[in-house]
Amino acid sequence: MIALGIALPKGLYEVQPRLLYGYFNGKISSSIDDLELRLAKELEVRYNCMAVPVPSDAPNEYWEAESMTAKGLISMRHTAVLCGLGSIGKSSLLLNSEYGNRLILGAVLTDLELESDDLQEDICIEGCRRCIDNCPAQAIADKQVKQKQCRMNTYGKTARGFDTVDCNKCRIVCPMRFGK
Ligand code: B12
Ligand code: SF4
Ligand code: SF4
Repeated sequence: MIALGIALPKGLYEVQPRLLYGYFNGKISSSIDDLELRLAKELEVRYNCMAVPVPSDAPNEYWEAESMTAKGLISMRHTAVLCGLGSIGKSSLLLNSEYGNRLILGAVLTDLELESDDLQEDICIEGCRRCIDNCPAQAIADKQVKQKQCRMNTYGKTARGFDTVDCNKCRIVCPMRFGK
């Protein structure tokens, strides 16, 4: 696996998430998909290997309707950890020492033999619970998220049908949000 990420600008943590943050979160996710596609094609041409770009977010197949639980085709956070991009905080988000929790993540699968980067140190602060205590849906526990609670609190639409993201508290309250 090759893991990659693009960080959101810090400014998007200072505004209401509903429209601007939500919109650009999605936009960067599409940029990651474009980058993965270019990378996969470039790798195949240059190194005569196989490369599979994996969607940064949607689409994915797994869905438990009752608990509103989805799973990605692969977990980008766990991939990023194993590729040396960071550690998983109590928020369940990837924390990178330089970009904090602002990375939108992607990955490319390949049969190319590559040397792995070293794992990063865990930068989630011992004793800190800010993400857990500030989650308005009380959805975070044991480094996992109760998806139904988060989804019902967070995702909606404007009267005209535009997608909205009404909460990003677990990101913005984190002392490590902008890195170490
Ligand atoms: C489904 C989903 C959600 C769900 C569940 C979130 C979650 N933490 O899993 C909901 C709707 C709640 C959600 C919310 C948000 N999401 Co979301 N989401 C996803 C998605 C599409 C799949 C994640 C998944 O499969 N989760 C289920 C399983 C895999 O994870 P798990 O519940 O933690 O538990 C299992 C693992 O821990 C596993 N496990 C334990 N050890 C290991 C080791 C390995 C190697 C593996 C594979 C597994 C594993 O065992 C557990 C039990 O099954 C990913 C994109 C992707 N493909 O990864 C984005 C993703 C996780 N989301 C992202 C973001 C940004 C958000 C929000 C901040 C959006 C917002 N509101 O602003 C919130 C944050 C909520 C939070 N604190 O996590 C980013 C996170 C970026 C980062 N820096 O960490 C991702 C990676 C999208 C992206 N491409 O950047 N999201
Ligand atoms: S996005 Fe909001 S509701 Fe969802 S886990 Fe984070 S703080 Fe909780
Ligand atoms: S808010 Fe505190 S506990 Fe949560 S991820 Fe950030 S440092 Fe870790």
